[in-house]
Amino acid sequence: MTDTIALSLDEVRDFARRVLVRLGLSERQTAAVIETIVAGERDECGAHGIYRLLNCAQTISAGKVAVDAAPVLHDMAPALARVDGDRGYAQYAFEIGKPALIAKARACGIAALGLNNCVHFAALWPEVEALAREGLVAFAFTPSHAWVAPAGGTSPLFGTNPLAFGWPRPGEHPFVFDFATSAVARGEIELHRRAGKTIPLGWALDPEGQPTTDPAAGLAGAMLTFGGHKGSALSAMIELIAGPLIGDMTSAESLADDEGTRSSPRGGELIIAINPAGFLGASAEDNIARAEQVFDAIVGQGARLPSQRRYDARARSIAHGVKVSRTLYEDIAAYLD
Ligand code: NDP
Ligand code: PYC
Repeated sequence: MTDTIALSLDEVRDFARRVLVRLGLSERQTAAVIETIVAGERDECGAHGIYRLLNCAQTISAGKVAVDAAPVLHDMAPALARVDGDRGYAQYAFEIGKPALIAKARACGIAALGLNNCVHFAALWPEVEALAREGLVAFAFTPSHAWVAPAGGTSPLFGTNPLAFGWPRPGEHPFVFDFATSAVARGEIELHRRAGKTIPLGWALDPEGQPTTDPAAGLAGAMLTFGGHKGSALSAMIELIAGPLIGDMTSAESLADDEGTRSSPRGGELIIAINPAGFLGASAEDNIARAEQVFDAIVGQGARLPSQRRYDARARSIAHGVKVSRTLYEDIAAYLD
């Protein structure tokens, strides 16, 4: 018996749907959530694929996500909207707010959508990629739980606070990057712990504030930012613009709200969309075409574009399906018993 199981993407979708519905999540919310889980497996982003069903089970059983959430869209101003996620998953709130964000960005040239009162377990690239496929330039930011020490400190204060960017490309997949402002996403350290692997120095400090290669010690201590003070400043910015600026929680407040249940973070997300035609009018197409020179120059010297790995993985997964860890699959399947 191999230590992996081969699944088609439809089988991943069906598995995720059955687990979430069995856990009590509404059909409507499940439909939004499973697409990001399928996208995570499809694009070989293991920390945000079916692995996240374990977080969902933990969060739902702790009562920290509203299984029957009914998000409400609020039209704030010509270029501003917010969605009260009703303590449901952020993917569902984004689905409710996305059409308004796109329409406002097209009408005003730039628009922002605040998602409030949402539970977050996912990667942000599905959101910015979807907006870039609509011809918009997109940014997304969210805090998480206070797991990360500021540069120069040793105590958790920031979340793993990802930022994502999407840029539309004529005839190509959008240019997208999406990364945590911590050295790695927390899910990556959790996967190392599950696999019994050490972590590289530079990812985390142990509870005594010392550098560690032990994933359990790193999870119990403090994660580190990427790029020292630079990642630390970006992380602080995300605390501010996707927390107090939109009337939502900081990562420290989210962790306090968690009450030790080890549920997924709860709070806000800020999404900004820019319509190139807003600045450029009739010359938008020419300028977007000219931007291709930047991408050509990157790959021309043998470097790769962010998301190129994901798009390559996507093509493979669509053609051949995916392989998931057997023990992970069995741990999740136990929720179906
Ligand atoms: P990684 O460090 O693995 O990579 C992030 C980005 O960098 C991707 O766009 C990736 O593209 C790109 N990249 C990686 N290597 C290269 C390279 N050699 N050349 C060019 N580009 C490269 O991500 P993280 O561990 O920081 O984060 C993983 C995910 O976790 C993110 O999607 C993030 O949204 C999510 N997350 C979510 C949180 C939440 O609160 N919701 C909190 C923290 C993280 P590619 O994919 O093609 O490799
Ligand atoms: O992996 O750091 C993480 C994370 C937090 C919330 C979603 N992913």
